[in-house]
Amino acid sequence: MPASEISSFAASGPADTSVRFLTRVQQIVLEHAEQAERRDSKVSRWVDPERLQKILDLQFNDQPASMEQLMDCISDTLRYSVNIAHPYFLNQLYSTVDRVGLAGQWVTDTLNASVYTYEVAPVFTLMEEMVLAKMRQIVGWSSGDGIFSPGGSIANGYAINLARFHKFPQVKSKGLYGLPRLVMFTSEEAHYSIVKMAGLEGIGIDNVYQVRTDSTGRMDVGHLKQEIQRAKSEGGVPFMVSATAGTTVLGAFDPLEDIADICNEEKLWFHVDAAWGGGALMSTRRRHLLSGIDRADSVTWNPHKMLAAPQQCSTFLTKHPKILQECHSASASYLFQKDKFYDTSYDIGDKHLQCGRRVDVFKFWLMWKSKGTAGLEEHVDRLFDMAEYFTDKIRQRPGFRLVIEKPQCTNISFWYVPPSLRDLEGQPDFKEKLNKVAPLMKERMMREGTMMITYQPLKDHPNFFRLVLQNSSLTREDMDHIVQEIERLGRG
Ligand code: ABU
Repeated sequence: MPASEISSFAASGPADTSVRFLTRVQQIVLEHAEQAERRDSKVSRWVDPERLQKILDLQFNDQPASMEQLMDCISDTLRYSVNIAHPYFLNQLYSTVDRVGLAGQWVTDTLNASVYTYEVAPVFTLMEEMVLAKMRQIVGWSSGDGIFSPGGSIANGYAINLARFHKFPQVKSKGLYGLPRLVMFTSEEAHYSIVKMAGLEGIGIDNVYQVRTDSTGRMDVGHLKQEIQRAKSEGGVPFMVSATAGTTVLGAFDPLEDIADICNEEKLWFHVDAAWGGGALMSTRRRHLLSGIDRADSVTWNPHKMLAAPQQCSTFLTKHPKILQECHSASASYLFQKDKFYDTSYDIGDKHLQCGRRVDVFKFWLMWKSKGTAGLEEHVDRLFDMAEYFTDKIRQRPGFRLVIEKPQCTNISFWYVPPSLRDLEGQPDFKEKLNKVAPLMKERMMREGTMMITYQPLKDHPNFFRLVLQNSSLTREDMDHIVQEIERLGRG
């Protein structure tokens, strides 16, 4: 049976073939999902790229593939992809595959909607506006606006664009011509998207002044003040500070109240990149980490990170109700006709930079419905509790050294000093030797597929591990197992 016959459910097509195909796919996917979370399954099945190229049937043929060939393609894709649902995938700022969220994605993809006008996406339009309003309320604003954005980097880019527009509204029509040299500020541990977006948007990466951080990774506000004065003395025009709530590596929360005071005095747009740490706002016990966020002009908050919604689910929120529309509207007359028969304020697409836009709200809305707000709070609290348990545990184990004594978020950064190096601590080449440990252990864990934890250097620190917790099904026994596994991988 050529697979080309399965492309449609239309009455003219062989609908029974389509149903048979989707039923088989569903079966394979469900089998995969069932074993994916089992602790005795592999996190990844490492194959070198050259070999994987040969295993996978990547090339297209002139003739259609058969249904069996397509089933093989799907099976291979599942088999050789990384198993993010596995409890020991601790590598990145996203993990787990929430079952309700997954169901949400299925529904979304079945509908194949694009969210720009109410007429083509009535349910998702209302859902987006409701979820964004609820998130703004949690941030601490009574009004404002927001969007679902294709990732936190782009959301940070929205912030830069709005901050500039707020100060110089003529930029929309006249462009950069005639603007002074604008300067923005962020910490040296902020996400790299800030610099990248500043380059893209014509601010220039040299005009992103990188403020020093303290030993825990928080922005040094004394240095921020100095840098603002430096920019002015050089003839630059400061326009924005981008603080971070939950830095990518150390999970540091910048002192938002102090930064808000400075922004207020200097009349600067105050953005908070809470892509990672925003989830802590859901917890009564942890939201103090973001104290002052309600004073921000804009916030990036990615539910696919700490709240563990399936990828991708990123939001950009602002307390200014009309600015997204004013800054981005292009009023395409073939899409956003003002003489439609319904209230066209529900045609929300014009405030976005994208035109066609996939639905990212539904999976998150469905998860939130299923857990309730209390369930999301419980999820976040559990992550922080497990992070504390893990941190306490490694404090007591020989060979483990914390990068910061008291991690603020649920990323825990540490070195593992294998027994063979322990007597060398303090010697001149110790750092160089330690720098090689994490990459070697990472290779071992990838080749065995037992676990995934990332590593990186930072400033003058040699390579260290960063374990990230977003999976609230992890238990104390899992934490004990992870510690033992690190010790096992570090032997030899
Ligand atoms: N958005 C950045 C996340 C990268 C990471 O997971 O480490």
